[in-house]
This record gives sequence, C-alpha cells and structure tokens, in this order.
Amino acid sequence: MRIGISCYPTIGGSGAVATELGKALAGRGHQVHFIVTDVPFRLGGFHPNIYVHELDTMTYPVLRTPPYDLSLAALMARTIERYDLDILHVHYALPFAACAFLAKEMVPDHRVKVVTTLHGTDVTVLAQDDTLVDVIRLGIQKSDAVTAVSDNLRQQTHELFHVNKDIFCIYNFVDSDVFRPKPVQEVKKCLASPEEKVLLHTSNFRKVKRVPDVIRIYDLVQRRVPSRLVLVGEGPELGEAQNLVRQLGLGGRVEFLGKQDEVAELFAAADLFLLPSEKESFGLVALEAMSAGVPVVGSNAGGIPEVVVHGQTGYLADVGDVNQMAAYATSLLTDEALYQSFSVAARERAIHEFSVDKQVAIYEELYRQLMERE
Ligand code: GMT
Repeated sequence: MRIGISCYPTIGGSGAVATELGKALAGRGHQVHFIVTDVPFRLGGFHPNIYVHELDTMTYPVLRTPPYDLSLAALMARTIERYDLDILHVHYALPFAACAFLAKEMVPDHRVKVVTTLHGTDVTVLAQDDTLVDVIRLGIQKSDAVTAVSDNLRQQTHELFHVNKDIFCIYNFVDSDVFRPKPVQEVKKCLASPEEKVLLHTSNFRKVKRVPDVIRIYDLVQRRVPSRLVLVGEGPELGEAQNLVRQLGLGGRVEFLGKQDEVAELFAAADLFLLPSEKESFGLVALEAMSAGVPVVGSNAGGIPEVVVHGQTGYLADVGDVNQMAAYATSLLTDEALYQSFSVAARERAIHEFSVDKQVAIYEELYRQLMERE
C-alpha cells in the first residue's frame, strides 16, 4: 500500500506513535510518505520505503499569519496525486483531519481514503474551545475511518461531538526490543547511588500532567525510601515545578533533565514511573515504562486503566490523591517480592497486549477494508 501520514513531528506521544507506525509499515513493505512541518523526532536514520515531504509555508507582508493549514492541505493533495496514495492517515483531528478533508476536495477523482486517529488533546482539551468544536467535528465526520487510542477516548468523543460515526479503538503500541529492561548501570550511576531507587516522570509539563503532584508524591516517598526523582521534558509548568522542589528542600535529589530524544535507557534505569495526570487518553509513557519492566503509579484518569492494571502492573488512585499514590509507591519500593511480580507482569502485558505486530496488523486490516470500499 502507499500510505501518507501527517502528525505533529515534535516530541509527544501522538508524533511518536505516528512515526513508529510509519516505520513499522515501511518495514512491512508499504510505501510511507510523511507529510509534515519537520522531520518527525522519532524517525532516526534512513529507512527504505519512507519519504518525508516537508511543508514550506509561504510568508507575505499582507498575511499576518502564514496560511499553514491551507499549505498543508495543498501538500497533502499534491502527495496524494503524485504518489497515488491509497490511504492518508492523519494523527490528531486538528488541524490534520480538516486539512485532509480539504485535500480530498482538491483531488475529487482520486480514490484515497482518509483515516483519522484521535490522540486525546484534540478531543479532551481543544474541544473546550467553542470556536474549534465545529472544525474538529467536521474533520471526524468527513474521515473515511476514525480511530481512538483508547476506549475511554472513543466514548468521550461520542459524548462531546455527537458524531454519527463508528469510532474504532486501536491501542498504541511499544517496541519491546527498544524499551526493555537492560543492565544500564552507567546511566543509573549518573542518576543515583547504588542503594537509591529512581522515580521517573516524563511529560510536556502541561497543567494536565500535574507535575506538582509528581513532586509531592516523591516528597512523601523519599521520607521512607532512599531515592531520587528524575524529571524529563519541558513545558509551561516547568518553572512552577522547579519552585516547588526548592520550597520542599528537595533540590539535591530531584534532577530536571529537560527534553531528551532517547528515553529508552532512562526508562530502563528507573525503578518506578509516576503518571498522576488529570487527563490522559492512553499514556504512552506508562506503556513504555511497563515494557522496560517498570511498574507505574498514577491516576485512574481517562485511558490509563486500560494500560496499567491496578494491583498487577502498577497502582492507580483518584486524580490529586497524592497520599494514596505515595503509599502505593512506597509499598512497591520496599517489598522486593511484590516489586518483582509487578515488574514481570508489566513487561508481559506490554509484550502481549501492545506489541507493534499486533496493533500495526489492526491498522493494516482497517486500511485494506477501506480500500475495498467504493
Ligand atoms: O500527553 C500529551 O500532552 C501529548 C499528547 C500528544 O499529542 O502527543 O499525547 C496524547 O497522545 C498520546 C499518544 O496517543 C497519548 O498516549 C497521551 O495520553 C495523549 N495525551 C493526553 O490525552 C493528555
């Protein structure tokens, strides 16, 4: 098949999933065309069967803002025609599904089918903006198929948009050869001393991630467990997080590593992953942690319970209940037998339920069904 993929190429779960999907499809012999504003961050080196079409936006003094969405739609249309795409798979309703709709209108005789994957923020956050609701709904409604990365997101989309359309839940996936428990003593040595545990959190430090809760949980845990907290990522709440660390006197034990491209080694060096988010459609980072054999303690928001099994691969509590989350974390980190059983179960679940092969085959089947449709 010839498949176009559009996504946000910057660091983030949706871009990671879209890029890994493209790589996996190319590895299965499909021709993949990324239609993007930048080379996707997870693309890595050269991959046979992968083409990258980068958007060049026009600037002109009269235009206060470059017509980015329109240029993207035009590039999609051109790529559909030039490479005779069978499928255009866009990740995020906004702006990509709307752009794909426009692109299709530009090539009305072409049989290309549009698949939109909803990743969460497009539905749970952007839909709160009245001015965007109709555009998101249009993109969803006009797609040939719509998927959501969790059942929770699928349901929420129906509740918020009342779209008259089937939405299929296709879970995200993880490469368990990349995210795997490894003897990463070198990395671990840089993060903590041998007797200390490492608690990890990675995110884009937006409010929905509740990074202050991560720090408060750690503050309670470190009173009983010799440990360090490692924070990876950057975003609007970074300053507040740094202030809180200072206020709580945790300066020497909390490490802010900033944005990191290669996180697999950090996951492998961690003992526990914290994800106390207010909203989370899936929680790809939780899956990556589990794949590395790292149990997760977090909130039961959104799709997280579909990934992390409470009491088996981690523990979940209500959003904001830092005392409960800290108690769970402490119990895992102080009971070696319990910890080992969670670690093994976490990796097994990642391998069996969320493998690349399993989930990518589901996307391929969806593409095939659409191509057979007139
Ligand atoms: O979590 C974010 O803020 C980033 C966001 C994105 O657009 O990349 O992540 C969303 O998509 C990921 C991949 O499907 C999911 O794992 C995240 O749960 C989801 N984030 C939210 O729903 C807040």
